[in-house]
Amino acid sequence: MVTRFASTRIVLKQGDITREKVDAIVNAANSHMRGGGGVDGAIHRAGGPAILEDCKRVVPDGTSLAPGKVVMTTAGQLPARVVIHTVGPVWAGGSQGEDETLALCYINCLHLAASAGLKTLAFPAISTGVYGYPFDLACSLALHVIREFCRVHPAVIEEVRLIYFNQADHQAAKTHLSALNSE
Ligand code: AR6
Repeated sequence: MVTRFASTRIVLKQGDITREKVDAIVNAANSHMRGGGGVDGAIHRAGGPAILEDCKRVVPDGTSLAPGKVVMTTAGQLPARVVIHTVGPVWAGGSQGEDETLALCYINCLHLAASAGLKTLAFPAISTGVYGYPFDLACSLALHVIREFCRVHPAVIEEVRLIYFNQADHQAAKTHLSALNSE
């Protein structure tokens, strides 16, 4: 499914984000930034050891990346040019600021990409796997935040791809986007 938020092209698709040929793919990392499971594991496996080496440089041993924050590394052997790593919130019922933190993940990724002159960006559904954020809440929030960024900063990012690993998530996301477009 393809639409536009202001002048930015929005593409929803099912797939493996490691295969996306964009300026930046986003990783749903953890605070240690030493790899993990889910999309994080897939990115490190497909990109090779150069990504971990760069993670150690940007988040040295003894430090950590707080939820909502972002850092950029090489994409190693991936088709993307760089990886933007962010740490999503762990779902704890919704009263622990999870929505603000998840919104920050998206906003900070978009701002970092914009400031680096990156034009095309692909996101996974941050926090909706191991971190347990209910998919529909996370998906709707992500779409609202991205739309607002594109409205306030037109012509900065050319294309945002939202990559869903499974078909059910992709279908649900299309329903959310249709609802948003008819608001
Ligand atoms: N491409 C696109 N999406 C994917 C892929 C892929 N290759 N693999 C999984 N997903 P998760 P989180 C989807 O668990 O919830 C890691 O261990 C998946 O279906 O990867 O933010 C980190 O190191 C789900 O919809 O990230 C952290 O410790 C979405 O990506 C922790 O998990 C996010 O699921 C982060 O948990």
